[in-house]
Amino acid sequence: MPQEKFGKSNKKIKGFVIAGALIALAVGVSLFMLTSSSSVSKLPISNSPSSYPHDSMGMMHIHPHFTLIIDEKPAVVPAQIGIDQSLWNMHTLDSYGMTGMAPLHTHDISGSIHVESYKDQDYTLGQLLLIWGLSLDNYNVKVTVDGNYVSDYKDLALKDGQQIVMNITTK
Ligand SMILES: [Cu+2]
Repeated sequence: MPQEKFGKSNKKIKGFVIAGALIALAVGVSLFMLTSSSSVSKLPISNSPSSYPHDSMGMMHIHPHFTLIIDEKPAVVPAQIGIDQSLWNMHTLDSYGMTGMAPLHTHDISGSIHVESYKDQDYTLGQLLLIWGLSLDNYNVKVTVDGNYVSDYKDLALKDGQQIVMNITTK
């Protein structure tokens, strides 16, 4: 019967279509797994024991908070450190930051320090001061982090959420 033949071949076609779809799905899944595993290997490799939070662009991105006290009076941490040319005095770290800013910078006078780096690595308070162009060698400087006194403030590694208070005595 011609109709039966037609029906059978239709079933066969359906079978081929389903098999084809399954193969396409399998290829798609394995391609997805390949691409996602290769993008994992492209992530920056940390050479620091600590792991840092990353932003949506995959950059190390943390915000320590910096409070400056000069002769016992609160002083402003300027905006645009590491962005404005007059507040961007050291350029050895520039390749780790986004175009137009050092990896250590400020946007406003809130005291929030932005550490935004293509490479996961420790940055120090000393590096921030060098970028800023603030030389404190002739002053008496006391630094606390989360209330604890720090003996060598220049080597202090910056961490997310850290409360850094710097007391400078100019007299
Ligand atoms: Cu930031």
